[in-house]
Parts: sequence; structure tokens; C-alpha cells
Amino acid sequence: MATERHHFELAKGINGLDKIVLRESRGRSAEVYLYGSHVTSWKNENGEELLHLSSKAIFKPPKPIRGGIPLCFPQFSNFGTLESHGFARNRIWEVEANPPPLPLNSCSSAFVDLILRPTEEDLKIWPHNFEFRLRVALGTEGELTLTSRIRNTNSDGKPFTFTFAYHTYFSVSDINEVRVEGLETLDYLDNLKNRERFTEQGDAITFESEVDKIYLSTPTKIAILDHEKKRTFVIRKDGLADAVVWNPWDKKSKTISDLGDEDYKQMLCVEAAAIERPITLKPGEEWKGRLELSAVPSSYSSGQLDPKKVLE
Ligand code: TA6
Repeated sequence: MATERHHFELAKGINGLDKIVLRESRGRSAEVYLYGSHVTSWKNENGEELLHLSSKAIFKPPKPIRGGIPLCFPQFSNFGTLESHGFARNRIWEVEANPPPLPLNSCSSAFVDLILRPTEEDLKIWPHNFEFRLRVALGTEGELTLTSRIRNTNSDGKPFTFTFAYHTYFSVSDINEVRVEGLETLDYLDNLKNRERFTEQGDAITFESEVDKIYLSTPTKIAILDHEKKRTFVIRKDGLADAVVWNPWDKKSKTISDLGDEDYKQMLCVEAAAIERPITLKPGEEWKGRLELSAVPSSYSSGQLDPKKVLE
């Protein structure tokens, strides 16, 4: 049971892995596994799951959990020599009882602070000392906020450089029916075309085939409009210039062992990221990257589905 001191519950999850449960007074909840500091669930006041967790997700280190919000650090995808998306997502994190102060944006009563420091093994593959703090908070309006603070704690005076992403898997009613607002006319790197650079057309982004694009220098607010569920996901991001949009569609899905063949129809990844301009920190310096997710009821009559309104 969450105590006065602890704004969360510690519980056993799948395969006995430790997880944190955050509960908000009106029935909203979120779950974070210490394995990867991985948010695997975010539910609204009706108990509806807002994140997609693969029907074949594996909860067994060192395999990353497929779905929810994997953390990509210190490397996004194969933008470097480390394993895909780096190693933070397949390490066991710790709960930090007394982290350096971090103002809470909403009077959220449900939050947890987690921390990752490199092991001797990590230092062999990425020779840098760091402290990666993540606060996961569930707000009074049901918004889910992830705030990362990465500090260079090298004692040898060396700076380090990294790329980063919150690799969020959103649950959608039907991928053919959703659209993304806020990325129109932006340049992007197409991962399906050797990362060649293109410019997006002027309308909302819709989906009819595999997509894997890195949008560059995006606005801080992006929206996913799900007609069928009369729901709009509003993504707010700070310190994260880019956004990745990914759906593997049918063929690629069949090549991903821990993703169900039909899962792609109910998922969409829109990832707040720092890729084009990697982050460099000198010893003692700290970077902060914040993601806030909201799920708002939306209908044409409320104008909520009017892109201009959504992104205002
Ligand atoms: O973020 C999009 C992406 O980089 C895709 O290229 C695809 O590989 C996806 O991530 C999943 O990566 P993973 O390493 O989790 O299989």
C-alpha cells in the first residue's frame, strides 16, 4: 500500500520482476518495471489501457520488454556501436529514496524516482560514469510524465555524448484510422530509405504501410487522433528536439519474434527523441528530457479533432 513517504506501491510483476504501481485517486494507474525502468501500463479512469504491450512481450532479462515505454540510452537505434537502442532498457534500476529536488509539475501524489548507474560490465562497452535519474509521475488529470536527468559523473574529465528516445508504444483502435498532427511539412530521415532526408507533405500523417521516420526539430506538442476511440493523445516534450514515428506493418511484424503478427494494427510508436543533434555533457553537467502524455476525449463536435485546436 502507498505510504505517506512512498507515493507508490512495490509489487511483483510478470516472472517475479519487481514493479512499481502508481495509483491516482480517480482510478487512473501506471506500472513501471525496475527492469529497464520500463513503463508497461498507463490506464485512464475507466481502467482502459492507453499503451500497447506486445501480445508476445517477453519479461526476461536481457531481452527488452516490447511495448509500453522503453528508454533508449545512451544510443538510439543503431546510431553507434552499442546494441540497438543502447542498454538502459535491459538493466535493473533502483528506486531512489532521496533524489536531488525536482519540482513536480502537477500536484501529483503518485510518483516514483528511479536511478541507473553503470556496472563494471557497462563501463567496458561504454566507458563513462553517469547517473540516469527517471521520475515517473501520474498527474491529477491522468497525465503521465517522465522526467529524465542524466549527469556526467566521469572523474577523468572526459565528456560523453549520447542519443536518446522515449520509445512510446501507444494503443490505438485501428492504425488505418488514426492520424498524427504536428509533423506536417517537417524534414525527416527515412529509415526505410537509408536515412535519406525528405520533407513531409502538408497534411496530417496517416498510415497504410510500414513507416519508420525520424522527424527533425519538431514542435514541442504532437497529437495522435484516434477517431474510433474518440480519443486524442497529446504528447508534450522538452529537451527532445526530434520525434520518431514507427509502425512495422504486417511483413516486418513477422520478423519480430516478440511482437504478435496482428499487433501492428493496434499500436503506433511516436517517440520523443534527441537524435539529429546528440547531447554532449562535460563532467558535472546534467541534461533533462521531459515527456508528458495526456489522453483527452475528442470528437469533431468538441473541435478536439480539429488539428489547430488540438495543437494550440
Ligand atoms: O524507433 C523505431 C525503431 O528504431 C525501428 O527501426 C525498429 O527497429 C524499432 O525501433 C524497434 O526496435 P527494437 O530494437 O526494439 O526491436
